[in-house]
Amino acid sequence: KRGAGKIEVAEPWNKLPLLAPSLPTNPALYAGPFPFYRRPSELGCFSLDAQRQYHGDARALRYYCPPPTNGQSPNFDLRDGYPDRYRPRDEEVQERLDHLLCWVLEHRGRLEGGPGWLAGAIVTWRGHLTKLLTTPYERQEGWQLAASRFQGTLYLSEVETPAARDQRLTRPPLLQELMYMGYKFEQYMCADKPGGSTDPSGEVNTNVAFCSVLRSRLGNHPLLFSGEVDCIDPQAPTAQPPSCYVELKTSKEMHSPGQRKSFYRRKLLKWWAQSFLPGVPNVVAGFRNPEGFVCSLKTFRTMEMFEYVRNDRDGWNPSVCMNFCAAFLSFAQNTVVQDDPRLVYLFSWEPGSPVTVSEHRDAPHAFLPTWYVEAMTQ
Ligand code: 0WD
Ligand code: CA
Repeated sequence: KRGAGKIEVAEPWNKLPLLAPSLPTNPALYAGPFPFYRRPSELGCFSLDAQRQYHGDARALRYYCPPPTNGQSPNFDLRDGYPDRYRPRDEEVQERLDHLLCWVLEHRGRLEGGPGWLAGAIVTWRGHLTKLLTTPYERQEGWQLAASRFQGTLYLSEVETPAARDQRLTRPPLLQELMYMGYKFEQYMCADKPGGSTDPSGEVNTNVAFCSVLRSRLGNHPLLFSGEVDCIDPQAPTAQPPSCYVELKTSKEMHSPGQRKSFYRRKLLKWWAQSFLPGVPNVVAGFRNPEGFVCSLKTFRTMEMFEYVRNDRDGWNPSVCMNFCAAFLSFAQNTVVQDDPRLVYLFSWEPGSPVTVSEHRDAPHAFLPTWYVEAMTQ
């Protein structure tokens, strides 16, 4: 055609606005082989006490103590002690990465992987990675992740979305009691000492936490992350963490095939993602009846959870979860180029949309504390 390709005074595409980069989340885009995921190894641990104070040791670790299996079923009243023996953590306090940064600061000089390993790593909470893994299948709750690069390392810290904040502040009393019941179950299943006994007469204080710090790698992304661990099984076949750790969960008793299907599709996905990341091999579920009593227990092996949905067209696929997470980490690595602890890229996602990104400086989004930046700069 005459004139085709001829350069005009202004080509129309010069007038198009630059499209901001974004990352799609559709599961179909992330099918394919399971990516490389290094067997997670524990680098260390820390504890938070009843006052939420940090200690660089395992003092808050509890010991798996299931009820005797002498033919009787358990009968745990999960509502016992609510609300009089409940000390909930103050959720107004935004802790961000602080406790994990405390651990990193204390151990930066003697991290395995050689000098410079940390500079190439991503540092975050396990719970943030769990949200990334489940994103391709999530239809309800969005998220925001703040990212900063400092001395090479990429730090990722979740920001509570306005919707999540609204939900937290208007949480119905029944949901608050349900949260308590999850912690109460831990008390029925854990002892303070190996071989000790449980003490359901005590308080439930959710300030107390034991956190494992792990090293792994997803594709070419070295990872340093920490996750709260419920207990250690002193009788586990492998005494080495994280293989000896046990995750405890509660869930509604199921009575119909529809209820089971929905449990496998939604809950098992979250349980799998959370425990697969740190290499926790077993999740022990307590099933509660409508009166709030756990009358049956079932152990789910993390590596076998996918089998429940393998032949389900509407099930989840671990490869999709891990490939999406790897794609997000690459997206973040390529976006956060400048090394500056005061510069923050905010990645935002709502179900049905791609992940978008915005740029911010200093408060309120900057999350690497001055005490950390200054100590690391020494
Ligand atoms: O401030 C925040 N927005 C958050 C703080 C969100 C998520 C976690 N945290 C804190 C946790 O308290 C813990 O100290 O970060 C640390 C490690 O968290 P994680 O292991 O990365 O988090 P996740 O995998 O989401 O949760 C593990 C456990 C939960 O067990 P269940 O079985 O419910 O998944 O950590 C507990 C809870 O027992 N947990 C919390 N405890 C107090 N406050 C919170 C929270 N906001 N979130 C999870
Ligand atoms: Ca738990």
